[in-house]
Amino acid sequence: MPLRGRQTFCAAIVDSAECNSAGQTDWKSVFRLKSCLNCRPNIGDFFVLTKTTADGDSTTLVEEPRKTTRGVKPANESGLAKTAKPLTIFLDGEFVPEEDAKVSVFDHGLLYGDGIFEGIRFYNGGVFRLEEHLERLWDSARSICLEVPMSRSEMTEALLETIRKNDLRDGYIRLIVTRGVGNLGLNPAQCKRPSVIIIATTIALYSKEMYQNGLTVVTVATRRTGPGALNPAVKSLNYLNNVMARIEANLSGADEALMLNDQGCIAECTADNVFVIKRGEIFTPPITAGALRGITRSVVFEIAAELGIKISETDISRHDVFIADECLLSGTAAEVVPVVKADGRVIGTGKPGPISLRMIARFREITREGGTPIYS
Ligand code: PXG
Repeated sequence: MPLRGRQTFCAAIVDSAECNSAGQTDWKSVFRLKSCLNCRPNIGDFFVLTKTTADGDSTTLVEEPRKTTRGVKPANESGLAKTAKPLTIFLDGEFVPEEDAKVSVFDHGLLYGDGIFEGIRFYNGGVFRLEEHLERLWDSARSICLEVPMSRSEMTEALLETIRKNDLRDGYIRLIVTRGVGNLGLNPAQCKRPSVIIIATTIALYSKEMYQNGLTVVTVATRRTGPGALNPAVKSLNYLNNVMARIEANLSGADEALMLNDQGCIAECTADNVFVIKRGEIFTPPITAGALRGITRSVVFEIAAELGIKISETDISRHDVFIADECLLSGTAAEVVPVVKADGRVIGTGKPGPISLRMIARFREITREGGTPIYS
């Protein structure tokens, strides 16, 4: 269906073909676009159709009928890339095609953001740090008085089977537990059964160039919620605060947002933990500053120990970022990615520094070793 109204997002051309040569349509050419996941996180693929009319060339942007975050398979000899097959989703104990994976409009996950989630990666046929993710999910559930309607081992099996059903070896899992269906009042006592959703797909948050050249960040006005409000340790479905921060970053043309806590210290980015490197030592905000106890963050600690680099949790201000030699972000989706500019100031040399590069290289190695096996 053609896109309606004015929408702005960035996209890359992944393939193109001349239509008339095939003689199938009156369209002149077709470009296949992949939208930037940061701008259009739920929508991946578009066609741009161009045809020559009496008034000149006209262009229509057509959205693919299936909305998906998945990539486009490489182009084959016949021209346009083929879209990957529809996903199979785990939904409340059943495996369903993505077009049938629907939840009620009365689910409190939708009505109030009442629920929890995890983003998990798998590499080379193994799920990375699965136990840690499940532990955090169960901790989040406990904190918001939500009973996960499955055991940890049932969840593990459901997760692995979802990956298998989608024939994936490398990718990303979104695991969601919503409060379930209730009425239009926010009282969760109305919700009798939480819903469990597992999506296994592929993901590429940042381009190869961004890993090589580094990201830019800006400090945003939206503060990380303090522990007296929704404790930032809970990975809840209520991410509007972080979404607001992300919008601010988008509006200022930066790749990510640095979020401060109410004391003005850096807490983290919108979905990543932050590290600064100064004189050979690594520093990161403590959990008490509003940082999520990131699982990738804990891998950064392990790698630092292995490489003999001192790492400590300490309050970090914007000043510390400006004068840092290097800066890094970590997160499941982002992995470990360098930052080279903050609030317009060049960090260090303006290029990813030696410790960042060693950290990224070792992180890549670790992700490919072990993990919970999917196919054995
Ligand atoms: N901080 C916040 C606020 C997060 O939500 C991290 C740090 C990094 O934690 P891990 O455990 O992933 O190293 C997160 C990660 C996504 C996605 O698309 C992930 C998060 C939030 C929103 C989206 O993977 N959480």
